[in-house]
Amino acid sequence: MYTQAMDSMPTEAKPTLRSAEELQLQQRFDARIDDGQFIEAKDWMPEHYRKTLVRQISQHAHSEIVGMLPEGNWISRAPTLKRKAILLAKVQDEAGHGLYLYSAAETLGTSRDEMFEALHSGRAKYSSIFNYPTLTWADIGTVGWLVDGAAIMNQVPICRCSYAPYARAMVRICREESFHQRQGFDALLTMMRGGTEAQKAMVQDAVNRWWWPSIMMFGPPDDQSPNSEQSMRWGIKRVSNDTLRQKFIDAAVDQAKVLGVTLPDPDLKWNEQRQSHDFGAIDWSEFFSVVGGDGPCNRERLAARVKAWEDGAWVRDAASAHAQKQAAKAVAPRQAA
Ligand code: BYC
Repeated sequence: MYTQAMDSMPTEAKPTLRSAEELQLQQRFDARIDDGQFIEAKDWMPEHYRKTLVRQISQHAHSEIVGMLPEGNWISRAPTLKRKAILLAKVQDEAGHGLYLYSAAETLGTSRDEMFEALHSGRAKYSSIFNYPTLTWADIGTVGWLVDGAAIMNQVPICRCSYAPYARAMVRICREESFHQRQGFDALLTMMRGGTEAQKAMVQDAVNRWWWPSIMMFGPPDDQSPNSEQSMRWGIKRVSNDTLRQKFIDAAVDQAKVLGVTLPDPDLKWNEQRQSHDFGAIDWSEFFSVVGGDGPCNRERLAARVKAWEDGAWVRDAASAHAQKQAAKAVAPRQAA
């Protein structure tokens, strides 16, 4: 129900015989990609490259704004004024990330209205992780530590994405994500070092629930990832799903030791030969079920976004009426002259 494939975007032109000029443009594009150069919005690009970018960037933008929901849920219940101010700033940052990313996608010729329509109709994807509930305050710290930690691991390589407007947006986003990860880790450390036994148990419970969904965030295994090969060839994706997942797991094991929590995987152990951690089997049926619309909170998240859009209609109407008035005023004196 909530799946989005390529059909959520304008349909690609049917393959036709290509002109000599087009072949030359294609060769020039390929050479620039091979040379590691950036592609700008006004440059010629193959339709499939454009569609792949719109797919990924719009999904990414949707993830940022849907990602505000599980955390926004705790702003009024944060335990202290300091934690509330930090959480407010973080949730506002996510809105900003969504805006940078919608703008980057718009440079490819897809309107924001089209992207919102795809989200609100349930055709668009957004990150699986935001379909899980935030049940306790420890979930908020755990989202910061694990979810933002996974996001940084995935997003730093996108700062070198071949499409320059996306790469530029990602540089700003990654700076903020690192504050997000640290605030989550700090909130958990406070509970683990100075908290009561009940608070420590609450942290462990949150880590138990978020660990597996966090490592699923990187996407399906490389051999089941239909988009990876082409995206890597185009320099949209720089590092594979499995490589990033492994790097994240290796980093998280050490961080878990500092926190004093256990990661809920009995098969997690250091492999001297690989100089990495082995880990247990991931339940991919859960991932595909969540991505397909049947996660614990899919319906709730989508309903909240649709309601926010409908409730905001009067603001959009007022803003466009104001813009029309301003435009009319700007024209009127010229006509009078
Ligand atoms: N959830 O061929 P694959 C954040 C889909 S924001 C849902 O490997 P690709 C944060 C995938 O779209 C986090 N769907 O695809 C925000 C594809 O379906 P379609 C979001 C997923 O694109 C607020 C199919 O599975 N980050 O962290 O090469 C607060 C096959 O996959 C997921 C981004 O969006 C998933 N987890 O690689 C706190 C980063 N994984 O489209 C934190 C940008 C895969 O063919 N995106 N799918 O129907 C990417 O880096 C890549 O798109 C992905 C997937 C690695 C996610």
